Amino acid sequence: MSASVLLAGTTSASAQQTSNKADLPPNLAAATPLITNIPGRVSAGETTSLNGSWQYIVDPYETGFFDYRYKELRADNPAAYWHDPTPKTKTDLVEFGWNDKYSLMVPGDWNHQKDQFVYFEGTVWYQKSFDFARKLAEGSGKVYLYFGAVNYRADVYLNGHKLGFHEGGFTPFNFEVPDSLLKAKDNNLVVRVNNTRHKDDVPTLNTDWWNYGGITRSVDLVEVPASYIRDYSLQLEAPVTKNAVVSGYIQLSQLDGSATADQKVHIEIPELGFSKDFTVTGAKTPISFTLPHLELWSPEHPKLYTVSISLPMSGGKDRLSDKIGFRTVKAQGKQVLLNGKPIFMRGIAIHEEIASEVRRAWSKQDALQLLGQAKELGCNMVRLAHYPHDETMTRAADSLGILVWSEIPVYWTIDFTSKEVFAKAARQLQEMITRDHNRASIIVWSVGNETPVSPARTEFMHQLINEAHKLDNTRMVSAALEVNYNSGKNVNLIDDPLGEFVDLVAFNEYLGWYGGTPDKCRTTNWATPYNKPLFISETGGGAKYGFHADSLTRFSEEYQVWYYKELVSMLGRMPDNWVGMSPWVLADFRSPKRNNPVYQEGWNRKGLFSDKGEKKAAFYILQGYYNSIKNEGHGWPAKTGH
Ligand code: GCB
Repeated sequence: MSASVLLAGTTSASAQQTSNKADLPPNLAAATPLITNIPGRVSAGETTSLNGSWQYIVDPYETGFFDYRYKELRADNPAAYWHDPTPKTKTDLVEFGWNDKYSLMVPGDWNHQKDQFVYFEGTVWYQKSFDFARKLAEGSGKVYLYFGAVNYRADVYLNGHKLGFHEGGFTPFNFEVPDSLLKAKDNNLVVRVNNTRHKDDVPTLNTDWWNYGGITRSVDLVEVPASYIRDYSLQLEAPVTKNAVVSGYIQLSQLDGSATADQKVHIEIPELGFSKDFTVTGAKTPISFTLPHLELWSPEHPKLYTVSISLPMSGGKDRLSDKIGFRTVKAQGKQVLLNGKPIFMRGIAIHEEIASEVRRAWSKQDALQLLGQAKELGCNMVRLAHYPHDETMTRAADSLGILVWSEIPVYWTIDFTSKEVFAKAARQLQEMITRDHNRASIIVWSVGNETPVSPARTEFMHQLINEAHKLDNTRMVSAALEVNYNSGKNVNLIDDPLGEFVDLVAFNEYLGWYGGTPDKCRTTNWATPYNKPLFISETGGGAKYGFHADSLTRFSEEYQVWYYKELVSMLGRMPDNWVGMSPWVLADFRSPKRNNPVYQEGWNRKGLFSDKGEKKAAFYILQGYYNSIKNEGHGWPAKTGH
């Protein structure tokens, strides 16, 4: 099966189950193709936020969905939770309803909001009533309901009708809202959210992070003219000369690629005095233009330009603005070139979590906190593990000048033999890339982490790499691989067959934490048969903040310091294609797999910051190393040779 069949989102076993889509057109069975740059539509007045307080019903038995014989409720059955529960007469029996007593904030995971939700995995129904004043006359505009992310499955109903469903906990989706459904007053929006883990989902049953559930990111209504700019791509072409060439495409609302009457799209970059019309003849039209005197985006100079794009002939006039940095990136030989020059990545891996409040991060303030900590460590790069983070994060990285590795949750042992699982992964990849392909900060799309080598897995991952290249040929594609530890005396090889297909060979290693003590680093060397840049996507050891002992004592800060000291001296002997690393991990994070009752208590302790935000002693070792690279090394680590 080709991935594109599923990317269209019209078929899946679970879609077939939901018979309650009544009188809606069939293309609304699943999410409709993504509209991009929601933040850039705010200034155009196209968005209405539905964030805030929503009401909820916890439904572990799925009573809102199944009858007492466990048959799906018919779409028109008033007992289904997507209907208005208000009794018509005082005699009516109604066994559900919405009440302020039962409220949750959106965005936000449910786990941290009420004690009863801490360990909850299952179904929670969310409800929001809202009024909607159209800006455009009925029939001359379109309204979409946009979700930043819902973990894991969302079934969405408006005024008793199903708009569709979406699977995948970390990527955005939207539905077109038919004109006939939307009322000026008292719209009844209901979302059935389910975060049950399944073997055949992406991720699968087993991960080393907390399965936060809920409507974890923003919800917006987006009102656009009938013809509008759905997506666009503006990428700087290499080599960069005095007259920089920017190319990409404009994609209008027509989805089938059919040619429409010519339309003019206007692009303006006021700071550069650039202003030009482009004739757009089909749904997706390639464009290209030159920009003289362009200041390139880089970590040292994160220059962003305000770009405004408008479709003046579209009746309502569609107009959006974006802040875009222009830079080139590519793997060439043994190096990664940013704007044509080799770069060394001083990274750190980050989970999307505010540990001190035991919750998912989502806001701009959250992003600035996490990326601010990375900056303090001396980083110019972050690995956003192990799933796409909120758009606030990649936008903040753009403005702070932090390079980003962005990943889909193809993690450990997902079912590599299943076409359905492949389709789920490919869909998340497509949603991640579609949302963020204009972010200068993003230099790597990662298709997974520590997947066990087998022919089925390598074929699966290879296909994902191909998909990523097809969707975006302007960035590197990679995956965090494992090490072949038995490959030779004192040499560990990164010879995973997937290395042949990635642009950047990345590997996770825990020498001195899993198996043996950090002094093993003294005799270990690293090598890869691939003539490509080599990146350490994880390395690290755990410590409980404030626990002091001798350095041989596990979970002491002294052990973690020892680990980082040995690591740093080993790094002097890395091969000459070594281009950077993102140690594991910025901050302690919640994980149900970490059950040492004294030192872990449900936390993975490999953070350089504690769960309360305190710096552990090892923070200063890595900070010192990164500072020495920045200062004495002028961007490059010192080599001590083998
Ligand atoms: C890994 C995984 C990461 C874990 C980490 C650990 O290799 O990629 O998700 O959390 O190790 O702490 O063991």
